[in-house]
Amino acid sequence: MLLNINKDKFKSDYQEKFIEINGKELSEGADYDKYEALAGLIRDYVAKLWVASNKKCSFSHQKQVYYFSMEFLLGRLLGTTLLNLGIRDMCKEALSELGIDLDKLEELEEDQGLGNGGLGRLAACFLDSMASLNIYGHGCGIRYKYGFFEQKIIDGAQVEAPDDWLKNGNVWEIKKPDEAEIVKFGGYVDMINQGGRLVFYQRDYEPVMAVPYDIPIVGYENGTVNTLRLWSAEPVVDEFDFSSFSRGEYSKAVDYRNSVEAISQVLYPDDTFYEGRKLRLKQQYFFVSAGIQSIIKKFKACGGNIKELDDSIAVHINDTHPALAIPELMRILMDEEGLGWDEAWRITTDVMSFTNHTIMPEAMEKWPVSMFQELLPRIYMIVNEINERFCRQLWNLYTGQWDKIARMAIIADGYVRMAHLAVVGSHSVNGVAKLHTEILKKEVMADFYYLDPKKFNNKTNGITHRRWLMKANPGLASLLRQTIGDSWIRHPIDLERFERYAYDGAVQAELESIKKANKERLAHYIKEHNDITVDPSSMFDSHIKRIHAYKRQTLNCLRIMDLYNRLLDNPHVNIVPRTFIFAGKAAPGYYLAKNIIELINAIADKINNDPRVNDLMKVVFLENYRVSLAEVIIPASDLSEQISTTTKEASGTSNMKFMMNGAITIATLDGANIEIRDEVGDDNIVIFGLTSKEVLNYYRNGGYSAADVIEAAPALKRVLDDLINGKYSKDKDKFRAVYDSLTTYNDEFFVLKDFVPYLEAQARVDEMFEDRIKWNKMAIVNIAHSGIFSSDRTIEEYAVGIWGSDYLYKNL
Ligand code: 26V
Repeated sequence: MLLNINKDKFKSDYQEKFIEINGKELSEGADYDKYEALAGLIRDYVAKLWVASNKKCSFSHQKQVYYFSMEFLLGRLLGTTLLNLGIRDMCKEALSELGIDLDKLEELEEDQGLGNGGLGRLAACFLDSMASLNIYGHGCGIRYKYGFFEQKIIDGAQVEAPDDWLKNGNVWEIKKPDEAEIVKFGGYVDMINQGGRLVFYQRDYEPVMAVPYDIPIVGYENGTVNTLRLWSAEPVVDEFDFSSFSRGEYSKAVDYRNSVEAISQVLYPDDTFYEGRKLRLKQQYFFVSAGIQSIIKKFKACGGNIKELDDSIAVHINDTHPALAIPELMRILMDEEGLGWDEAWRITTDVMSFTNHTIMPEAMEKWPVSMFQELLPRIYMIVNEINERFCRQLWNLYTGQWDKIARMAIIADGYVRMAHLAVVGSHSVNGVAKLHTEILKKEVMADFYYLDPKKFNNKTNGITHRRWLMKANPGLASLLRQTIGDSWIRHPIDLERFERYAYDGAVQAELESIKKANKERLAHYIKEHNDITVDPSSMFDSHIKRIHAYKRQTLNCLRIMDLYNRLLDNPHVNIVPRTFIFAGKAAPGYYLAKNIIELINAIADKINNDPRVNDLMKVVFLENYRVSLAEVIIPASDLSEQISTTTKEASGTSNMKFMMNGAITIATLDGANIEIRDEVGDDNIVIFGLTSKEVLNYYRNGGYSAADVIEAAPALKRVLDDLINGKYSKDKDKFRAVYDSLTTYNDEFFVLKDFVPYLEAQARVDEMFEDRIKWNKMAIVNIAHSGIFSSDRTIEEYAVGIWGSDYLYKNL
């Protein structure tokens, strides 16, 4: 054990901590007091390891990795921290001897929800894996005062409420005011000739103080504690001293404070449509500048030679959002460290690497030049120079090909294109699943790929099996221990050994009873939150993710509506009873997505209250989807819906979480679904729908007609009519947005084309589910092949293939 703590010591520490924090006896405390005391105590334990780990890290020659991301969707930290410290079982027992239920206390922790979805959760899984693999890998982001909004469903529609996650404080963070950095916005740049060298000074700028809050990231039973550093914006008090009040500048001082505090006030809750908002650009430069400055400061304090920065430091850019790290590092190397352009550029591109997470054109970031230049005058000069040099290089290669050069330029048509900046300024560009990387190479970034093919590589996403299996599904983790031992905990690929039990009757029975218990827990949650009674022996069929047209929740809706029609037509039709579970948030300004939520709830309302079908189908929309809710739904699911329009889902990561928990996947050949299919084989997954070739062909050459598809499928025509004939709402126009997107606007995401194949695939699922031996075999094969989707594998690939960061875990 890393911490020298036994049960008795823990008990006495805990009682002491309780009194210290609450000023009363444990017996008089409320549950939340007990939670706070526990989290506080664990934080103290972690702090000791953290100091030791930081010391080791400062004096080691191992490369330091900094993962820059606008989003880190950590969820709760108490349970996973206890697990990684290796003391969870001991604490559970000790607390239970004190009459306290650890699971119950863990439920009281607020989710740390500083992310929109997949991209932010991936960053969190990566932090866990980096620490667990002994990589000195730290996170850098923004400490948003308000996280991703809280979703309420009122009269079937989404209503957003602020996520005031800091209202009770945050035990996991430590504020470090002495490590604050100043970030400069606006003003002018003076160029001064100093002995033949041009020197740049920014003046009359608005200064913002970036104050870091550090969160410890504990590795799995290895003593490593890395840091997630989140920056908060505060006014620089000196700049507006008290004399300004007497000069009547009070309101100016207030304006300044407000404009500064706005920077880290709120996470943009939209991962679908890019809007050129100045505040978002400010957020990006704010955390990137603070982060790079603090890295350089620390590097120099440890005696580093700036010309060898790239030997010691790797900075990873999570999507284009932190791409300003590139010109910011250039600025520091040239303006503050005095390096020339070429040397600064070599170091910068060596340090930087970049991951793309979406091919959706509407999510691509580009900033109006005028806004960019006004807000970041010096950074603009540098980006402009990067662009000019790059275009010159293109001109030499592709002389006369103006179109191509304009297509590839970083600045064009009055915009700064962040993806181009990120590609040009990094030594590595990766996609997040094989298909996605191929589409990047051959379609979206083809020009850049042909220019420099070596730069491009794939790193298929992964998920941390510590949170998503060990923590979320202790029953399954224990079955795995009993059957194949515990080597899979450090080497998740060893889960393959579980395949030997595919047809073992006793293991199948045990697996089924674990699933049943998880389903009962979810059924209880559903009863409590939605007041709907669901049958745990029905198939739990889950579709949980952001609500977006390309993720095709509508396809799922249409088939549920079709099933309802068929049951009403013929009550004796042979189907497996199902509970259809949905959860997910819509971007507040995304009308269609919100309309889809209303549709799901209307369908639920209708079906759940129809006694003719009630024992065969139930529909549930669980509000406020978040990490901690996913941890309850996923282990309780039989079927995982991964039905995006092929080519559109870069990877998906819930698909991996579901398979690791023994759910069977119904999927299109999109994102990582393809790799899941390759791992488990066609017999253990249900695939349907258009191929990427077919979809790309439609996009390139047209020829898709929604009307023709409807014409050919009467059942489809009927459910489409049901959307607007008053069946699901008295207001016949209520679902007009959904209806029009599928018909009038010619069904951009080919929902209708995949409808019949989807129904056929679902019929196959029914058949398989009824054969319990077959179904359990499939579940076992899925679990056994999920190890490759551990983020430990992904991080090893990043470490070796991109960051050049050694790690020690093999020597443990
Ligand atoms: C994009 C934008 C653009 C508009 C402004 C706000 C904003 C915020 C976030 C994003 C990122 C969207 C990209 C994203 O989340 N992609 C998801 O990344 C997952 C991890 O790689 C992947 O599994 C999902 O398939 C992919 O959709």
